[in-house]
Amino acid sequence: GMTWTAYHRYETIERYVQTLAANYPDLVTLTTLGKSYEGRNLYLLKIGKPRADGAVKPAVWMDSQIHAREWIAAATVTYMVNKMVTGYATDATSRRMLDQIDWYVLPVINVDGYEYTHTNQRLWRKTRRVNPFSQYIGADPNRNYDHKWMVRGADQNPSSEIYAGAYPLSEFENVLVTDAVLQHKSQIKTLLTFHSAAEMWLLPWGYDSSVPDDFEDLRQMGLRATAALKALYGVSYRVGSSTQLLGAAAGATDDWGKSKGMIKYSATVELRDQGYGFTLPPSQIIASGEETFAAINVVAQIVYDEY
Ligand code: 0X9
Ligand code: ZN
Repeated sequence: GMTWTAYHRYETIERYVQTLAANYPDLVTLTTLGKSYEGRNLYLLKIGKPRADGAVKPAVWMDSQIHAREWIAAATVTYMVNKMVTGYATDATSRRMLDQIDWYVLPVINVDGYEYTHTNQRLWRKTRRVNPFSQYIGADPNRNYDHKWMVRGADQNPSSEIYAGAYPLSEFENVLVTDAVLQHKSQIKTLLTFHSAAEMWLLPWGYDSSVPDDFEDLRQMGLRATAALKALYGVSYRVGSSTQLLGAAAGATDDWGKSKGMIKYSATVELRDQGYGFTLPPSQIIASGEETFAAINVVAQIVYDEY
């Protein structure tokens, strides 16, 4: 079964979200979004306590595991979900987070790639789509969104680790993400997409070095969230524009979320490295989960105060 002392196969995560929804029907709603290229189901959890008056609550979107090899992403996000839901009855923080906010959580986006990292190649990054007329498999789903697609830091050659796909939203998994976000866009005030392993809170824009007009608001959220994160075990995250901290890369989730004024607070959260890169030992999952939970608690407070 599910634990946070090991990394798990997709089947285990799947059974975990189904069990959680069955055990906490008043707090958790599970939706099947559709199927990956290889036919696996993608799931969206909505967690939160409905308000007594039925009013719409502000929501935070969290997704993870768009890059197959970044295992700490789904491990951390499921840890946080579990803490909020199972802590609701006993922990004041978890209770407030679910009373005040609705959380839309897509724990594994790149399910085919994720399975491939368990069965064949630990450091696989991309999807597993068979590219027509090419021997190379997959696209980088974090270059495949339809905002400034291919303008910088992406490649049109299928052999590349940052292959942007044949056209914007060519990947099944990206379509499922955009459909789900768009369906709830009036409610979603913050989008967090979890990666590893740069220990950074990255903000738009990622396609060039300009920043949005309200960049300072986004930066303040990042600074406050990462200060709370650091207070737990001393791990320091840098906060700033993706382009300025990592280099321009167009077609990523954060830019798409911020595009057309859709979601004000959009960020890529690059989780622990600690000298291990993508192969962070599973003994660090709980610490990553706890410190990142402290960060999203700050996010919840800011969103609740503002909306
Ligand atoms: O390059 C990426 O996709 C992300 N880094 S990773 O090492 N996890 O692959 C960073 C994406 C940052 N956002 C944008 N460039 N828009
Ligand atoms: Zn990544």
